[in-house]
Amino acid sequence: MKKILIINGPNLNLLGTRQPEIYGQMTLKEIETKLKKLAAELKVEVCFFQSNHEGEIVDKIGKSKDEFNGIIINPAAYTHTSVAIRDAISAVELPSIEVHISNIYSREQFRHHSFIAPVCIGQIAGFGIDGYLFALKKIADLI
Ligand code: CA2
Repeated sequence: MKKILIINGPNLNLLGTRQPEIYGQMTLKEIETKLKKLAAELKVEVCFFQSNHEGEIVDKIGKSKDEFNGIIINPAAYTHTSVAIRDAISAVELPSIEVHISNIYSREQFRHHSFIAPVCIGQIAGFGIDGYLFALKKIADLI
């Protein structure tokens, strides 16, 4: 069975506990449960990884080539700062999709630039947690 790695970056472990007006009410666990259900329907396997540490995310991507067929990543704040995560995705050569819960283009200027998007197939932003579900459907189609 094809395996997809779903990575969530810094502070996304706080989903559902603060700032619901921006990020919604759902916890990361609840999002993962929805993704698992969809994965079963799509006949793919999903594996979840959340970290608040850039180097851990880089390591996880670096080790993913042999185990996974695709990556869905919400790099959170590292979207706007991390050349290291971009280089890791570029080097691993797995089809990757970037997801953002909020519309990063309607927020502060510093959120308008993504270091990650150019090394991904595409970026989904502004559709809340549905963005993860759409990304899973697309990547399951592609791999
Ligand atoms: O919209 C997104 O998904 C973001 O990746 C979320 C990041 C932000 O830095 C990006 O610009 C856009 C922030 C994640 C923080 O998540 C929290 C969730 C609940 C409470 C506090 C933070």
